Amino acid sequence: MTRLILVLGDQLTRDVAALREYRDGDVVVMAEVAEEASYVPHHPKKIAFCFAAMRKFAAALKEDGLNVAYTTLDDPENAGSITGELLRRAEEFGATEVIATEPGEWRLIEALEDCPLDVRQLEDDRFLASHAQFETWAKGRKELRMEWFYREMRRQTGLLMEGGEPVGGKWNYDHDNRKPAPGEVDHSGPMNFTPDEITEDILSLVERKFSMNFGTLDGFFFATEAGQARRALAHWVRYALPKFGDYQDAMLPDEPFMWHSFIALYLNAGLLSPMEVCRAAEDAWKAGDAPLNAVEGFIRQVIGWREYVRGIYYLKGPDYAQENWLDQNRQLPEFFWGAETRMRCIAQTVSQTRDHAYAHHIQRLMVTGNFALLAGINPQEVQHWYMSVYADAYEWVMSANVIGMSQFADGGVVASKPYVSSANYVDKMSGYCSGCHYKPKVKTGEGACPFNLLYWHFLDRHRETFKGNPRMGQMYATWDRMAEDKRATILSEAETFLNRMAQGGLV
Ligand code: FAD
Ligand code: DLZ
Repeated sequence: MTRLILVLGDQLTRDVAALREYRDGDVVVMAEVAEEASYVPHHPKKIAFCFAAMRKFAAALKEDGLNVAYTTLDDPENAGSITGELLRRAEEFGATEVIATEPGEWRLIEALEDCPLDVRQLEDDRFLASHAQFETWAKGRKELRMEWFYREMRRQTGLLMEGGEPVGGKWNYDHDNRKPAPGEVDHSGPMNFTPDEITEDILSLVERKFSMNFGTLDGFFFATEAGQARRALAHWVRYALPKFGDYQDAMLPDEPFMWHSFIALYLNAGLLSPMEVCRAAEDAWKAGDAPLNAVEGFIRQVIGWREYVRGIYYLKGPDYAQENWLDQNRQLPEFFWGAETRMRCIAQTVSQTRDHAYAHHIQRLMVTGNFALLAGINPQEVQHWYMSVYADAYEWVMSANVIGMSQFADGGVVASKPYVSSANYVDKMSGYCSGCHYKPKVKTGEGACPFNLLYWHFLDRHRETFKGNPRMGQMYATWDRMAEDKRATILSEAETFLNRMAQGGLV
């Protein structure tokens, strides 16, 4: 009996669980469908990347002799959704059984569960920690802190380990990885790939169908197959990894990539695997080409944070993304979608997001995320924005980062205190403030940076919630030491700012 093997747009590797089950007579089903391409208004570069990589992967499977049924977006027979396409192909091939690899989003897992065919969802074992392993780790713990999970992953993988101990004697070199931005970036950024014929076709398709989405297709340079992604990885290891650690948290105007790897989109789509990227970094350290703080910092992001946020997503279930523990309900301002703002840090982050479908971690966390949290934006609106604008966005990796780490909307599952800061942090870590309309050192009145006003407004309005948090005692002590009239001025100016922002005024 013919079986259908479903391969989704972020499962593009021969080593994905469902494809390992392939045997003669099976049909691999791949489909570009409107539902996946529009359940959020994805950045056009994300859609182009996904479709181009899907078409090339399907072609490679066919070349290897697999039977592939591929549906393009503009195929008149296209059923418009993954389950619709499965039903159509089932009828075409007389199949009733489907083997799938568990999707990275609950909505699609549930759609497959509801599909009237016999669908078997295999666990996605492209990750180092299985669901069962993460559940066992989490069970009975009062706090699910990433650091403890990370150490288990180090032991499990043997990465940067010697005789059961971390090399260099320390697990974590984060303290060495907070250098402020240097004058300039001394390498040329991620490796660029000129679009070939397949990619050009996709770019035209995406231009026709998705040009109303936020983001530009101009200058598309992404890798769209595994071989290219490996070259991009090697390029980064050689030219940027050595300084990745030092400047991991730094930001400079007009430098969208700094020393970051730009590989999350390739990892998440299956073009690279977590172990191969970590081995590449570890090899550079062994060869003396990259320092330990850089390599440990990178490996921690991949086997620590990446695995941990996925573990939280599946552990907490479909409702996690709906949490709003701080009951924040303001609307996301239009300047997140490119309207003018005088806050240079936000304008820079949003404009590079529009251009490249990319911002690095500290921009996501301490610029846009920090602002949204301070300003009281609804966390689901915030998550919708992040899901819409980044090429590496999928709910499995987004939720614990946005709902948990960035917006504290899960009440402290991921973070022990909210990631909030006044203008001081952005000023110290970036070059944004020097050319800004607002002044980071000005706390109230003309030119006062909104981050300064909103920081105290946030702490004040959530005092009841955070007063028992020992990690926030110092912040409240500083607030309480301020003269009463100064506090009143800050709160009133913050209110004026929030009202102006809500009315769409230039802020
Ligand atoms: P680098 O800085 O070079 O880091 C190396 C790799 O480590 C990344 O490619 C990524 O695979 C992994 N990594 C680093 N930090 C994290 C993290 N916190 N969670 C998961 N993986 C991590 N990452 C996504 O892949 N998709 C998302 O949708 C996403 N949304 C985010 C939203 C917010 C609010 C925040 C704060 C972070 C988010 N991240 C997300 C994590 C991180 O910002 C990106 O992985 C990173 O910026 C991608 O750029 P890079 O490949 O240059 O990463
Ligand atoms: C991101 C994406 C897009 C834009 N389009 C498709 C598509 O047409 N077909 C497909 O199989 N996958 C697509 N994807 C990736 C899926 O959205 C992804 O598999 C789910 O969100 C689960 O992670």
